[in-house]
Amino acid sequence: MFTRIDHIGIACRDLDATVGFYRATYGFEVFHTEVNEEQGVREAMLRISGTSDGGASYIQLLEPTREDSAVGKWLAKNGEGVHHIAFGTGDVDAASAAVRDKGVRVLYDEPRHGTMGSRITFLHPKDCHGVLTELVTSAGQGQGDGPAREAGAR
Ligand code: CMX
Ligand code: CO
Repeated sequence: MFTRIDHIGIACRDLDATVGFYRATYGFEVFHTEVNEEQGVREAMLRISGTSDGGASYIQLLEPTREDSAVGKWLAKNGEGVHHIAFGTGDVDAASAAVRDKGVRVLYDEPRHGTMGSRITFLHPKDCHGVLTELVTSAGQGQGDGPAREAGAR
């Protein structure tokens, strides 16, 4: 069902400072930045490696744009740290349906807009042993699109 870890989502208070840490400490460069108002986040994607399915793995750094967002609430309660994991799939609709059939709460009826034109949904952390879990189909990686291609990849 899943082909890779698409990203690890990390909640931070200061996106620029956190990007600076990842750059100075590990040499990671920012691959993409975006504000997603629906999710209430300003984010930076740091690309770790390409994978054989044509996708890649990322660190997703997330700064809340408002206190009542998912990340804002989580930060207030827990402080900075790992917020969620995201699995990559070629078909987020089918993966959501399959997981829902197993009794796991899928948070959205239909996948929503994610970073770099991807389509995303989330599984409730209480049904996943405490881990907020995101399912991602990258742009251009949907069913019938032929070989997987990562948006923005050269
Ligand atoms: N990981 C693990 N547990 C979490 C969690 C997380 N990230 N966020 C909340 N929880 C737990 C809380 O600790 C709480 O548990 P207790 O009742 O035992 O204290 C419970 O879930 C309810 O938490 P809450 O603070 O009351 O928050 P809500 O129920 O309002 O929201 C959730 C929780 C998962 C429904 C919400 O965070 C959500 O809709 N998340 C999906 C969207 C999202 O996270 N967007 C940001 C990332 C965007 C991106 O990746 O692109
Ligand atoms: Co994410």
